[in-house]
Amino acid sequence: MTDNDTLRERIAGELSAARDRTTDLTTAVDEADLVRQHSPLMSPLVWDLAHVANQEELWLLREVGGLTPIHPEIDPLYDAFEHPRSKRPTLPLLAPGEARGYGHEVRGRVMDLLEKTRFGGTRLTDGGFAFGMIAQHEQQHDETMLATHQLRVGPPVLSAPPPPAAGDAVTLPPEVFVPAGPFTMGTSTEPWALDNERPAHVVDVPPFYLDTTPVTNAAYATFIADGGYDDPRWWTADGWAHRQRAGLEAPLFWRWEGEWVRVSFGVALPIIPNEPVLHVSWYEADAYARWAGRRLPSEAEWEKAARHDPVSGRSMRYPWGDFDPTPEVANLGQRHLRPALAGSYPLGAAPSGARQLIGDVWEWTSSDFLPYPGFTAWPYKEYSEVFFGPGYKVLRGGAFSVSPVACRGTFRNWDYPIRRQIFAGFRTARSASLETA
Ligand code: AVJ
Ligand code: FE
Repeated sequence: MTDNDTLRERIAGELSAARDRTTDLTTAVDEADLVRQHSPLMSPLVWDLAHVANQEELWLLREVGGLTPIHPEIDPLYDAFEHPRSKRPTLPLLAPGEARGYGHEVRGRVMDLLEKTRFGGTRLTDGGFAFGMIAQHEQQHDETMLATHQLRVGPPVLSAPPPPAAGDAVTLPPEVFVPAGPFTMGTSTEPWALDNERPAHVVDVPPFYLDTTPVTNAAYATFIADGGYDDPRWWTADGWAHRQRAGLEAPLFWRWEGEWVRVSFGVALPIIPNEPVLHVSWYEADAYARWAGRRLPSEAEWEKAARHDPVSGRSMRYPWGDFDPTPEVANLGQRHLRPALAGSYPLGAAPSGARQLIGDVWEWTSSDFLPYPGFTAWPYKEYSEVFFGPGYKVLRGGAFSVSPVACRGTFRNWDYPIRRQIFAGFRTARSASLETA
């Protein structure tokens, strides 16, 4: 097989994995549920369904293939910048059957195009980038649809086996040390890395300590029991104002029934003490860290702990090395519907000793979403550039809800500091040098 054939097979596999997941998420509920808005924070599922097909048509059929538009009149309906999520249910959207038919038609033509494509003739086809971007895009919307499922009220419709029960956080040192020194952040070589992950650049990081695992439900419950939500000392001014206005008292989906109960995809059960906490906003994560006498890690600290190999001095693709994620090293890809216990996945540990940096829960960092030095928007400004600035905080590492194709040691996610419906948790850090303490 030629390299081109290998790449073609990889692309075909990733596109069909994404479509299988989309199909599962959109056939688990009936048609009324597909068009309903489960939360003003989210689109109706049927919007995501047609939006992924529309983006696939735009980037693969029109841009790569040079084909004429199939349904140009629907483009504005599925342009995420034309209509906010809260307004999408009022649009004349394609009905579920039409949306499925459109997706099927686009995908059929994409498979024909893939057969004919010679990779590397243009920047969009170099390394199969545009195809990889579209597989990632569909998987990102699958994660968004999974968040819609979590917000949906009604009997459970999704199920999955629990993650392997190997959490040994209690026997691990609570924090790991990352010595001072430069490391390479971001990438200029990963073929499917998105524009905001580029280019690779050297960052000098002062020494710091990082939690070995994400913060657990038990630890977070102690913060609540200690009055953490009632003490403005732990919160930033914006965070405290938001906590007051929104009436925050616990993570989203938690409720007090003499003990803390968490509703997970329609199933209410007591919280699992040693499971990483989920569905907290940046403000809550930041307040917890201050209460604990610590702080959130910066994005550079997170990435150094996850990728820097002190032996070779090189940055690896993942904490465990350069090979793609497997079920033995990380909880990714919606194989499970919850994070694994803190201390799981010893085979996925970073050289620093930190565990579960990839998978389980997205991890809030202290950093604003900003371009790296030398950034250029590619292939469109609306993927990253329009979001740069102090309004968004960066999350790293992916969660159980994230497909491996949309997760790397360099991958950057971002959201508003108030957001909690995403699959976000966090871990804390502290400086080791007095100058930066
Ligand atoms: C990277 C998750 C913030 O969902 O808004 C989907 C990904 N971009 N369609 C988002 C994305 C365009 C994006 N996040
Ligand atoms: Fe999108």
